[in-house]
Amino acid sequence: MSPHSLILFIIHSKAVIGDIANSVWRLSEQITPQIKWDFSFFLKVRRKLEAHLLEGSDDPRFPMYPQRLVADIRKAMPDDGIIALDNGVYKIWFARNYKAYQPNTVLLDNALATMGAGLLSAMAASLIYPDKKVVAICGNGGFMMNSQELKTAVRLKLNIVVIILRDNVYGMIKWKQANMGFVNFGLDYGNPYFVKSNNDFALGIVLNQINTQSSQASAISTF
Ligand SMILES: Cc1ncc(C[n+]2csc(CCOP(=O)(O)OP(=O)(O)O)c2C)c(N)n1
Ligand SMILES: [Mg+2]
Repeated sequence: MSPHSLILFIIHSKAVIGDIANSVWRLSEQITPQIKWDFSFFLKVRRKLEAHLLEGSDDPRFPMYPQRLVADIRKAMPDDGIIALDNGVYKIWFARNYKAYQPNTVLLDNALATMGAGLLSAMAASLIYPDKKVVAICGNGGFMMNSQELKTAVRLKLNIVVIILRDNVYGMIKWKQANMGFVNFGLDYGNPYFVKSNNDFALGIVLNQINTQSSQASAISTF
């Protein structure tokens, strides 16, 4: 059978509960490698996937391509750095393209996908791991749902970076509604002027508005 015609049936009759790394190792101990096994197909898939993930990762355009943003942030983050995602269309790009090198370094709530969670999960992560680099990544809509907590972050002297992706729209919903053929209604809106030095929220916060690709790259590289 060629690998292309391989059909895998998984029959769910036994559950293995426990540490996945240990379970996989113990299962693999039970397997005797066979000379006829051919992994070249899997390597081909892996190479294609890696190439796919690199697409757009050095795109110079501004406003930035999501793939570029993900790649720049991955480069800037240490292996144990934590990203905390809010919920919006950019989250899909991070979920696809951002490689986690250590457990619990990508925080996202995919179940209820609650907007407003990004800043708060970053704050919680920073409280628990004050020495780790923690970055919240929020859309303008999600950020506004809990922006008041910046004041708490300042009070607690949390060392976090908050990125706000401001497109003046509930982007994820606009995209979904367009796909379903609905009219665009109630999705575009203005935002407060986030970066203003006499903004009361800003006390204790270093503000940086990014208007070009090069300022994005340099701001992210100096997190
Ligand atoms: C509390 C809450 N309300 C509504 C939604 C539905 N929802 C998911 S993404 C989204 C828009 C997010 O907009 P924004 O934060 O600006 O991110 P963008 O998609 O524009 O990048 C909405 C309304 C939700 N997930 N959570
Ligand atoms: Mg938005």
